[in-house]
Amino acid sequence: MPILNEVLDEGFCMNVYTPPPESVAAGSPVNSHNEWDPLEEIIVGRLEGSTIPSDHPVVTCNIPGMAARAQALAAGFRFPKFMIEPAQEELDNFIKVLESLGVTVTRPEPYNHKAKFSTPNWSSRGFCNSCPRDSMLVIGDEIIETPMAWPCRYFETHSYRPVLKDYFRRNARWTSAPKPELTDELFDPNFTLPEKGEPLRYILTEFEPVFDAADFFRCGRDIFVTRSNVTNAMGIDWLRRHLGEGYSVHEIKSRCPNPMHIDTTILPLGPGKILINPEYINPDELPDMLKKWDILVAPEPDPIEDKILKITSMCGKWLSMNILMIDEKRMIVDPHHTNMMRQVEKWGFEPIPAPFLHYAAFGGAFHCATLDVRRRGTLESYF
Ligand code: ABU
Repeated sequence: MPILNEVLDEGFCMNVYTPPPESVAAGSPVNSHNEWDPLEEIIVGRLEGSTIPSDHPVVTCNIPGMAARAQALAAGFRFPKFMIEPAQEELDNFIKVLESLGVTVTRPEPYNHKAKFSTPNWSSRGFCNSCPRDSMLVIGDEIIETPMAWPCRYFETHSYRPVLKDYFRRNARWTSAPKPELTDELFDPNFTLPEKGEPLRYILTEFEPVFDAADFFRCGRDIFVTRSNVTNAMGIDWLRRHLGEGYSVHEIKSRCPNPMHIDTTILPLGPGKILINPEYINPDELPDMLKKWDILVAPEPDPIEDKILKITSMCGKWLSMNILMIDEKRMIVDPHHTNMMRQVEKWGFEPIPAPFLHYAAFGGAFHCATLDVRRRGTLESYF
């Protein structure tokens, strides 16, 4: 409780988790097999208590230049109001849009991410719970807490525990992957980002399994993943063996020099439809099964000229692709990205605009900021 009190002392409102009505009690409240079935319930992240990530090479190697310098200087401090307030406004509106579409929105607890914590080997402060997509992976009726590589995210799922316990009580399966040690052995001390034309390399060693859920996307019995600076081969293997024979996990080759999360590189928009980032994905190198799908090439992102947004963003320009499917036709898109809005219309989708550019300072856009826990549908094979 002292942690929550500290958050409250700083003027944040307390919003204790209230379970939704018992309408889904018969089955599991968690049921999501892909990225496009009709959306019924979603967890949306929070900004209260957000703290600038503690300094660590695995953090800085993934943050764009200006933001990385600011992060190194201000590590461990609260995000300033001028960043929180506009992002909070966007978040509140996004939640209203989801609710107006009939989606149940569930939230984590406010949490004091500034509190220092330690393991026997290291100590850190936290970060935030803006992006539930990273720390939890939903496969069917199971929620898996992921073994994340950023030390400042070590206890991030604790803010979701009231929600997770409620889902568990109502029949969901709840798993946590092995908690990583995150000692120096996991990180290559000589790592530098690859220059153009150099082969890809990653900061992670294979000391232990680590992965972020956002490096995976789901198409029923087939799960796709990119290796990254937060997901190593052992992490992919852990998930593959955990899921067992009912699923196949396929690796997708990305050309992104500092990969972290698949959802600005490649994302399915429906059965047979895959959106790709032309800078990072060579269609000839896709797994054969995906080559049979309609390959929708994302248009060039509309440039962001606002200096503050440019300096504070933790993300790359392809955040224009970080869309959330409401069903096979409707999707949430940032209206700034007019190229994307127009293009998806041409492909036959219905974009629903919601401004969200300020949220990039906290790690993402609509796909990152959410975790679709229930979509109306069953486990299928799409290949
Ligand atoms: N968390 C997704 C953001 C990835 C990117 O910066 O492209």
